Amino acid sequence: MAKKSKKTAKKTAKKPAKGKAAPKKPARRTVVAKAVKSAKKAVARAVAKISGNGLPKPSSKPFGMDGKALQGVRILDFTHVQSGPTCTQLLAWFGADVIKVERPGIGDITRGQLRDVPNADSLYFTMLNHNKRSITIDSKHPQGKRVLDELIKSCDVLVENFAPGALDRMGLTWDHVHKTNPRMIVASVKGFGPGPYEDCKVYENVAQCTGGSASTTGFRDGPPLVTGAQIGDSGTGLHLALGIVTALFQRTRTGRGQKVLCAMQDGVLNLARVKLRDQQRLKHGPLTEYSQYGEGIPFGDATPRAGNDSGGGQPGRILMCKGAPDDPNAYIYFITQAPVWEAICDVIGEPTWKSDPEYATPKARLPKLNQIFARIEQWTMTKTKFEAMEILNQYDIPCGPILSMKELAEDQSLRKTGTVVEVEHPTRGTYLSVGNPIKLSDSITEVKRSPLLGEHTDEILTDVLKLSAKDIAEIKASGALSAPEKKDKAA
Ligand code: CAO
Repeated sequence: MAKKSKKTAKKTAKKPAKGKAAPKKPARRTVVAKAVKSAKKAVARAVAKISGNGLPKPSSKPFGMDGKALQGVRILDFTHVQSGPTCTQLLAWFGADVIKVERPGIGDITRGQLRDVPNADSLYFTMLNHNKRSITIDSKHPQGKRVLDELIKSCDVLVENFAPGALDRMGLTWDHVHKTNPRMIVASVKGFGPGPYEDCKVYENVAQCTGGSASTTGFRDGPPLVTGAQIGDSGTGLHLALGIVTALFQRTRTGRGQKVLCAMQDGVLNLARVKLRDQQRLKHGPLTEYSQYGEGIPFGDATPRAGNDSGGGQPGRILMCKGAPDDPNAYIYFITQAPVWEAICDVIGEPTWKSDPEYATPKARLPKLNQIFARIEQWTMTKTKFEAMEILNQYDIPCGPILSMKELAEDQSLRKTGTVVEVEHPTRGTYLSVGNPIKLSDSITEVKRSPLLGEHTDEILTDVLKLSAKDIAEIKASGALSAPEKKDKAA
């Protein structure tokens, strides 16, 4: 059936009988306007959802003035020594409320390790525990367990790096934690992942050795070497921090926590990834960028130690500068990057090498790296490492002076960026620390001193757990928060 035209429909619409009032209907225009308005709102909501990904409107506050990145996240920090504390310190710098649980009377063992100032927390401890609060709890005491369960309910993440099994022996198994707070993320550092060594205790250098770093560090004719950079501890702490924020992100969708595990062996191997790359390349011929290739020394069946050779595709070396070898740090790292080879030839006074087929191509240079670097070193030895750096930078030649810890401590540009900071401490005075190496433009890090042992015990029981004065007194009297009194030997 054909539809009536709008005009006809209007004409044939029923009119009310004479004398009868028309039923009260909203004016058609109003109905339409309302419908249009609500449709527009729905569309706007849908568009906001798609384009804004469900996010709030962009803040209009100046950058750095709208709180911290992890504001509102609370961490139950069971970490000690270095790997775990590195992780929770980063989270604290990003604004998480980190509550460090320590054994009454003793605390994190590093408080007393490598002490330089008598009766003050060591630099080892203070430099790894900034921006945290400290509570002392005996986790094996029944009342201590009660407090811990309350903390588990109030926190988002539990971070620990105890020896394998220690957390379970405290009764804090995954099942218990997950049942007490299904949203809780439980993050752990262990020496090894599941496998033959999973029950082993591990320290930094053990991880460097078992993760492939030591076998590939040092000189070919010397023993394996460990590096000064704490890639096992701090490196794994960094990995764990990423795992935690990723799990927090997933929780916004799933609503539930999960386990995060970083094994130190895995973390080191991840950082030594290029050496596993070289292991596989060995099957296809010698590693031509290693100096042993130019020296005619055959390769074995495992990635060898490469001294100071560059680990990438651009050959590099540490070369002496003016003052070496008396000054142990008068050296520069020099990279013969292919695109700037001609500039290198001009700087060192070998312009003919630019066109000489023996030197002009990277492939031709590979067997002669020792000879080439010896010639470059003749030039670097006429300059201090800073003079050489200044000249080479003018030609975009990648290089870097070997900086001592003294030079880094005094470097004013690192102070300006907050990478090196001075911190005040009530018992040890002013000390120098490394600040947050990760800079966020809208979450500015303020480095606050590390807590004294149990400094925030009362504050946490009151403000976080909302315990009454009576409850707190009862728990304290039970001995769950203090060290057992030493028995008088004479008695
Ligand atoms: N209340 C009561 N007991 C507590 C406690 C508290 N608040 N905090 C810790 N403890 C107890 C633990 O429960 C454990 O007791 P049990 O073994 O009897 O159950 C004990 O203290 C010692 O814990 P631990 O075995 O972790 O410590 P350790 O000094 O013997 O070992 C380390 C240190 C680092 C080797 C080991 O923790 C480890 O292998 N961790 C994992 C890997 C790691 O992070 N290594 C890097 C360390 S930084 O170089």
